[in-house]
Amino acid sequence: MAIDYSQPDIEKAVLIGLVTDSRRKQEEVESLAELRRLALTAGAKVLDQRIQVRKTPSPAFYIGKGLVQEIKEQLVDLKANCVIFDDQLSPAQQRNLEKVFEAKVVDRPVLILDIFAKGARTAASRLQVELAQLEYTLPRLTGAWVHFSRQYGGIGAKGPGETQLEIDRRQVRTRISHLKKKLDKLGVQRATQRKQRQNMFKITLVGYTNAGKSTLFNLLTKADIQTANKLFTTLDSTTRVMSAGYPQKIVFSDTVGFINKLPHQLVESFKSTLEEVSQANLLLHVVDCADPKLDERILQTREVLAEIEADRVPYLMVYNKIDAKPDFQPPLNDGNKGFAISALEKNGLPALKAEIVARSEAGFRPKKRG
Ligand SMILES: Nc1nc2c(ncn2[C@@H]2O[C@H](COP(=O)(O)OP(=O)(O)OP(=O)(O)O)[C@@H](O)[C@H]2O)c(=O)[nH]1
Ligand SMILES: [Mg+2]
Repeated sequence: MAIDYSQPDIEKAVLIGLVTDSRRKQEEVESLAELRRLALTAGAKVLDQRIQVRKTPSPAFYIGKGLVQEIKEQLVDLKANCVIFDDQLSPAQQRNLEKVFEAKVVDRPVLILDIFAKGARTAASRLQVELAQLEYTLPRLTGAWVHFSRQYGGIGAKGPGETQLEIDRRQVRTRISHLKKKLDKLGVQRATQRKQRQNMFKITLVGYTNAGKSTLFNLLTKADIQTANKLFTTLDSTTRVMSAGYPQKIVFSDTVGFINKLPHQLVESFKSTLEEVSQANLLLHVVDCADPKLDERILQTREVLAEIEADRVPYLMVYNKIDAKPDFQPPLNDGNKGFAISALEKNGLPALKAEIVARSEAGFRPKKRG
């Protein structure tokens, strides 16, 4: 039976996570909670979630065959049309599961890509997301594959059959090289803009999604960037040059938030946007100090920074949302003390601003010779 995509608008989903030798139960419970938020952000309705304990993922189905059958029946009972996995599936797993479930099978990277696709507003971020999606899905094109957000209706919506599949693949490849060319052009423009700012002190806000980067950015620059209590509110970098209140010209940039298992293709294709990060003179690494997974979030952000070659840029740790955890004491990081602030209640900002000013002045001091 063919998959019924006639009512694609609301995905009614079952979430699935795996506890393996390398992943503890508690970790997976928390990761599934995040997956649930991601699914809601993408517009899906979550009907149930399942966790399986297995030594390692099964090569054919990721989960065990018994659970595959159980879920197949459950999908019918619940009238669910979508199964979302908390990890990356191989093309074969994805194909096999879709065949058995006769429902849409989505993994964590696809879900994240989908949220990005829905939220992308500027030309650059649209191109970057589309490129990442195509790169991710090319090896996964099955002929029955339909994109979650249905933005690219043509691809995969056609019937199966090797020939059609080949045509689809070729079209995708052509589109990929077209997108790359367009992005290269935009990259040149960005480089020119950056050159104009080369004598300014560049500060970029980075951190896990929902940490409060945009809220702090607005405070530091009096801008009016959208903030919201959801994941990935910001997808584009925004830049503001500030001189009022600062002795030097400082350029602040707000960036897209990071998350655990950020799809590699996404990081790759967002590299030019993320150059705001690697080219900065100073990073403000913003964290939600009330997040129970604080230490892990910090490491995950540092990992993405390494991936975009920004791990050697000097940084300040900004422990935000101190209002939600008033007794929090910021620890030392790399010998630097962190700043405890509340961007929401505007607490703790003078010390942070003073440090920013000191850093920018030091950054402009002519280097001593000899
Ligand atoms: N309690 C509390 N909430 C805060 C604080 N700062 C920001 N928030 C809230 O946290 C949520 C996320 O804030 P954003 O500024 O959108 O976070 P972000 O890091 O830019 O998130 P993305 O762009 O989605 O990655 C919003 O609901 C903010 O109102 C704070 O100091 N305390
Ligand atoms: Mg934001």
